[in-house]
Amino acid sequence: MAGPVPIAHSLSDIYTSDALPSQTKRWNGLLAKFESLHGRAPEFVSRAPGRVNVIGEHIDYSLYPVLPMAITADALLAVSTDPTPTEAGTFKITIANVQEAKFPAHEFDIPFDAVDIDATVHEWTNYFKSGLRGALELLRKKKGPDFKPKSMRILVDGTVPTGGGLSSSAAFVTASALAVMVANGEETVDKTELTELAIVSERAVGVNSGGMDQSASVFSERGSALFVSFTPTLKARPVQFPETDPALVFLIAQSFVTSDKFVTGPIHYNLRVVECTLAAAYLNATLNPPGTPLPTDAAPLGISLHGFQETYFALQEQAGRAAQSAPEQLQELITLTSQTLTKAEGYTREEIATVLGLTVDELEVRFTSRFPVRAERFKLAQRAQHVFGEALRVVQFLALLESGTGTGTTTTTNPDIGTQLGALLNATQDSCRATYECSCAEIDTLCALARAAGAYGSRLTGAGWGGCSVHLVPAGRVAAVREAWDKGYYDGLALTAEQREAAVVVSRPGGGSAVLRVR
Ligand code: NG1
Ligand code: MG
Repeated sequence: MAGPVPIAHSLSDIYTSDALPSQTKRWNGLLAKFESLHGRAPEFVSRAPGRVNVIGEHIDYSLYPVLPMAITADALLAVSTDPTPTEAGTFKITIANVQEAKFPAHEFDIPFDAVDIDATVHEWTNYFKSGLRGALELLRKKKGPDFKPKSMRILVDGTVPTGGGLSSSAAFVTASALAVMVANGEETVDKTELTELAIVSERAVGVNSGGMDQSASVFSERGSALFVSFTPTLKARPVQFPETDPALVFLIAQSFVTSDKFVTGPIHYNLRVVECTLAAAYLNATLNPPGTPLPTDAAPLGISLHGFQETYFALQEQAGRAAQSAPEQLQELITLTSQTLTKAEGYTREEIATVLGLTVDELEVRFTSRFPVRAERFKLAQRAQHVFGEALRVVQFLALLESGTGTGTTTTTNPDIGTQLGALLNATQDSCRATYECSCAEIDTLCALARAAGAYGSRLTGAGWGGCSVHLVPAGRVAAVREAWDKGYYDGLALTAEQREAAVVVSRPGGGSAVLRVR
């Protein structure tokens, strides 16, 4: 729901009861360490969680709705502020991490109006700086050009595994932006403002990201998944899972294959963003009247497959055709794509430029220069097919969740709902593996093992190419699925006891970002 980021008064406002004992210990540790570093308690702690995506993979940057939920694991920033010397043209950021060996401490003197981020080096504090830069831009808009940021002392504690598909980056960027807002006197921070700012901020770290993770991190409510739509404006609403017998359980299983967008972006994530954008432009040039512009929207490169869908059907209706429902439109786009984008081997820059009426140089300036990509051919057909198909599955998944549930109730009259939801998750995994090519052998194995042991549905979650998988399992099969993973996957990896412990978690939908005042 829209409104301000909540101010929590105790940890029970933030965490589910099962998480409270371990979280209390962790927070006490964070506060104690802050005091021992700075000789005083922090003023507040900002918190933003990671997320697991239930369904709607790789479609947020094409501006299609998605259904993630927040997890308990989160990023915490304990903060105290120092006045900025009036003479200085800079303010100071002192930032450390409880995992000091992995994430070494830094001190930065930063000019008031220029947060410098070197996206070519992989440095953990870049994520903080990207949140800082975004927040300062917003603060300057609110407070005027003379605004002087406060100096901040920060201690970070993050429990979302990095490179694991659970969105550690968005949690950290979002908690950072929130911390900067609060440190500079914003008593209440608007959720929509924070989300939009975190989305744009994260792009400064070199990833052309969509907006799902930041939305989930800010808007989630305990006990519910979150339906996030990006057009005409960003909106998020909680969606409950129905109570069934056997109960529906979500398991998250790590593959321990680390996929780092910073390293593989040019051939994986950022390339997919470019391919989807090019597919939108290509379909527009081919299927709409010559010269039809696509609307400029909030997608990373300014136009999207969703924008193409809207334009295409609006023009059809103007020409006298009856309005189609969203599922009908998506079905039609799947057919149109297979008729229009016929080259399975992909399209070269020259081929695409010709259809768009551009030179190759112009094409590169417009589409492939902001974030580097490495490809000879762009697989427009496969990428568009996945996006339209996945957008359709989200609509179907939501309809199943909401069918037979009246407002305020979470019972369902559909005895097969688990199987039906699971079939959609499995179809997503098939599409991610074969059409979008964002899975990997290890994730495929985890999914196959889980399904054979009784999971309703299994798929990768997050960007893929490693990271985590999510599984919808009837309560009675949870033990069998875990055992199948141990025997068929984890026993074969040389995992530490700690990794083994964290490999599989039962995911309960957690709450979103919050601020806890300490003094
Ligand atoms: P991960 O890699 O889990 O952070 C990424 C994107 C999402 C979305 C998913 C794929 C970022 C910050 N997040 O998630 O926006 O596109 O991949 O559905 O890049
Ligand atoms: Mg991420």
